[in-house]
Formats: sequence, C-alpha cells, structure tokens
Amino acid sequence: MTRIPPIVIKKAVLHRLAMRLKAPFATSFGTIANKEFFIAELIDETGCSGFGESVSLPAPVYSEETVTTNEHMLRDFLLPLVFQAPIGHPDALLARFAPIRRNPMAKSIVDCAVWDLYARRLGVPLATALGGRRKTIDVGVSIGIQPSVEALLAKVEESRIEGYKRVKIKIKPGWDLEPVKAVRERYPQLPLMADANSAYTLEDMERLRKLDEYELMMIEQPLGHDDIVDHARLQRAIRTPICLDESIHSLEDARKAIELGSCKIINIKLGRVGGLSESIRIHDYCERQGVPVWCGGMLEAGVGRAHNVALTTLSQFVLPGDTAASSRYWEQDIIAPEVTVKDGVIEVPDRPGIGYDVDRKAMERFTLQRRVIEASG
Ligand code: OSB
Ligand code: MG
Repeated sequence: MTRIPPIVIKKAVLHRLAMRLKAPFATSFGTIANKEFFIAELIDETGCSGFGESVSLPAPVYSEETVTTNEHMLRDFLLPLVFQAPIGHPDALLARFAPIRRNPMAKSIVDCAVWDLYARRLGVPLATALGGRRKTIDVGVSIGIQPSVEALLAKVEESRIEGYKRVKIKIKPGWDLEPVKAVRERYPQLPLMADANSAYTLEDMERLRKLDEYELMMIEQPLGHDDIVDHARLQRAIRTPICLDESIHSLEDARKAIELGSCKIINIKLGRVGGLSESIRIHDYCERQGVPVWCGGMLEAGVGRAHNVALTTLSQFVLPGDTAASSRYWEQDIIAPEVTVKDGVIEVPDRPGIGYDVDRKAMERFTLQRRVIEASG
C-alpha cells in the first residue's frame, strides 16, 4: 500500500447531537428512546477530516461510560495526546492511549476518526485500509423486549420479509422461554439467538438449560457484565454456545475467556473494545483460535454504522452482525447515502474513508452544541 506522511491533527470539533429513535428499544437493563451522542471530527494539517461517533448511553447502564464521561476523556486526556505528536499509523494510538485506564468508548471515538482520516488520505475505503476483503456483508436484526408475544412475532415477521439473515431477541427473567418458544415454533428454520444483557446468575442455570431445546445459534451475555468465571461454568452445563458481549474489552479479555471456555463466540463492538485497532487484534486472535466473531451494534447513527460496516469486511466475521439499515432506527440519518440493506446484505462502499458522506445539513439539524478544540502551538 502507498504511504503517506505522518498525520498531524490540528483541530477537533465535537458535534453533540440528539436523535430520537423511531421506536424505543427495550433491554434487560432499561429502555432507550433517544440517543444523545457526539460526532468527533478530527482535522489534519491538509484540511482533511475524519469522523468518529460515540456509542455510550446517557446513563452508565450498559457499561460505566456515558456521553459526558466520553466528552471529558476526549477534552482533558485523549485529544491532548492526539495533538502531542504526528500519527504515522492509526495503530500507534494503542500505545499512546495505554497509560489511560479503560474508557474504551472514549478511545474508540478518536481511533475511528483517525482510521477514517488515514484511509481518506491514502485514498482507499476504510475496509481496505483495515485489511477487509468482503464486498458485501451479511446482517441481522436485534429486536428489543416487546409488550407481548404477538408484538414480537410481528417484528420477527417484518425482519424476515426484509430479508435479514438472522434474528436476535432480547430476553430477561420473565421474558425468555415463552418468547423463544413462540418464535421457534412459528419459524423452525430461522437463525435465531437471544441476548440477555447480563440479566441472569448461576441460580438460573436450569432455566437457561431449557433454552437448549430451541436450537439457538447462541445466547449472548447471560451472566455478569464483568464475569468470565461463571460463564465458563454455565458453558459446561449447556449446549447452546455462549457469546460474550459486555465482558470483553480487549484482546487480553478475549484470550482469557476463550482459554477458560467462557464462550464459543465473541461479539466485537468497536466502542466496547477501544476502537478499530483493538478490534483487529481480537479478530486476528479469534481467527487463529477458530472462534467465530460478529459485529455488535449500539444503535448507532450513520458514522458509527459506517465503521461497523468496514470492520465486518474482515474474514473472521463469519456470522451476521447487528448492523441493520439506517431506516430501522432513524427517520433521517446523518450520512448520505444512508446504510441500506437488501436481502440481508449491505454493499460495502468503495469510496475513500468510511465511504458515506457526512450530511452536514442533517447533522446540523440534530446538533445541540458544537465545541472546537485546537492543538496549541
Ligand atoms: O447488547 O447488543 C447489545 C443496543 C444497545 C446496547 C446494547 C446492545 C444493543 C443491541 C442493539 O442489541 C444492536 C443494534 O441494533 O445496534
Ligand atoms: Mg449484547
């Protein structure tokens, strides 16, 4: 690949946005109706921009990070490190950010923006810069907890008509065996999985074992958000493969979970693991171990969605991810064109960087506040 001179970031613009979801999304940890987030735009010495999107929620209910802690980390710690020295390759941020403990979602915003900028400067699609080969990616849907089994079946039917490659349903104690059974009976062949978002403990072992009957592709994060020990015990007791989401923040976490037998599949989410560079490390490790991975979602707007599309082009993303069409979430997205899905497939854009244009007018419409942070000197 051609080389470019090290990138000198001169300026960051934090666009803080609020967007209303088309429908509230209910999980075992609560319901999300509105998304507040920011788009970080990093501008280099040539005037080229790269974009990253925050995926944290307003409250620390999925992970400990929030939109406000992300902004604090960026302004007070991460952006000063970005401004400190030119960036030869986006991977260099792993070492530069290493002294800052955790805060992966904050780090991911910057990592994603720098990768976008890097790919634009190279003149290649982000997917290509990452080493991805796929021209299309397979995707599924994540269906929130519904008010009734009938409502759930209607949602499942809708996603099947749209051609999505698999259906994930959110479960929690009291909304688990019944909805799973109903969907399985209606659709015996449907690739189906369940996501508990950490709603169970080992005391629920018998209940979770009953799910084995329904031939789920996997059960996602049944136990503690920070656990890998009990998950290993549970995995020995059930046939359904366990997939970890919340518990995996790094390559090290992935290695330990796989060594312990805590899961057979890993959901890679950019924000949760600190960005694209760490995602690639986890992906490569899982590929060597023969562990399937797929790309998770955080109800992203267009910029985050575009990064997910690019990541999913890597070879070990062998299971359909949660990156559904923009129109499932938003009346209007902030990129043009929006992410569209046909027969469960997204065509990977072939233009430089994330490959979709940030729609400045749309972004403006949803902007609450804009902060400009400049490199000193
Ligand atoms: O656990 O995967 C999850 C949304 C918000 C927080 C956590 C999760 C989710 C989803 C939705 O399942 C995935 C999507 O459609 O973006
Ligand atoms: Mg999940």
